Amino acid sequence: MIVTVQQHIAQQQESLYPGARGTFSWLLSGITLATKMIQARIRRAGLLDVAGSAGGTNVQGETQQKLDVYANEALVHCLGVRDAVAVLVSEENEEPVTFDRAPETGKYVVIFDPLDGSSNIDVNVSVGTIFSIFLRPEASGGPPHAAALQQGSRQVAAGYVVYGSSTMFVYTAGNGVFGFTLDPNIGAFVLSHEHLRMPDYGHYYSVNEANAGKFPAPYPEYLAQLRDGALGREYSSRYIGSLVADFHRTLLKGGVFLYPPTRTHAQGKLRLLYEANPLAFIAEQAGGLATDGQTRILDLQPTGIHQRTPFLTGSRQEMEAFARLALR
Ligand code: AHM
Ligand code: MG
Repeated sequence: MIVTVQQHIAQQQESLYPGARGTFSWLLSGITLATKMIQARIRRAGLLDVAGSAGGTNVQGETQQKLDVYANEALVHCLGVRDAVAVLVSEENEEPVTFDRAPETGKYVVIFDPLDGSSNIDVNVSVGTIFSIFLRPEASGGPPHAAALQQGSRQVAAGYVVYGSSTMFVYTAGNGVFGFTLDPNIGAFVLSHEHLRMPDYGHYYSVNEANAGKFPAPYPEYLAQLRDGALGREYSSRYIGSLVADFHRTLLKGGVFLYPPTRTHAQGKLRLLYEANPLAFIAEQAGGLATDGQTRILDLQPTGIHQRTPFLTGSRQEMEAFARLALR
């Protein structure tokens, strides 16, 4: 018996919110549809590039677009036609995109990174899409920024799609983490990973070590501990440079991913609203942890839609070892 993501979300909604009218599953179907469109494009990336070099149009005569622009447009379109969506925030758009919806229908704010790690596209390495969903605050006739600047702990759902050796959709609606693998023969995301749990510890750490000379305390000492076996086990390093793919491995295998602040970038590189928040929600739902080095990511109060944050996430044991160093 296969369970598709649509069936699963509908069942979850019925058991969590009996009598709910399917608005939320309709909203999520906008994301799954857009990500299927994106993955179809990604799978042909090399072919489209060839066509693009011959005059900027592909074989169908469509204007060639960079994949990250295409991914953004697919999400804005697929979500924008659903009247549950009031505000969209995207890495690709300077300002929020708003829709004139009655407050009783336009209940949701959706925040996303349409194509994370897109510099990896050219070399055929995994990339991803990340999303985060909030309810629009009650009194929100106000500016759309305010609706988007909510603490991560208020997310009603979050997830990502990793376009890897297979395409996987992973999400949480606050009741555990579920993974679905796209079956290309039927075009549906099929439940493949039920109640994902992050192992209590792992054997990988994941960081851009080229920046190590610029990390503040206690990061160098922490990395030395991991390398020296001070946590009681051997570590190997893995760093893809696509956050979704690095996170996905950390979720399944355990260990730790970190993008610390550097001397030149005090807030690191990653973005709070559409990278750290959704992945932190998933990490916690799977039994892991996520902080900015001091504070739980989900407790941070955002002040700007594109703000950056240092980001550490992973298994409980590795995260607690870091916290012990940070507390000294
Ligand atoms: P992007 O949003 O421009 O793709 O940048 C985010 C990406 C993440 O996927 C990844 O974790 C990080 O940048 C890698 O950065 P670096 O090359 O500095 O290690
Ligand atoms: Mg990104």
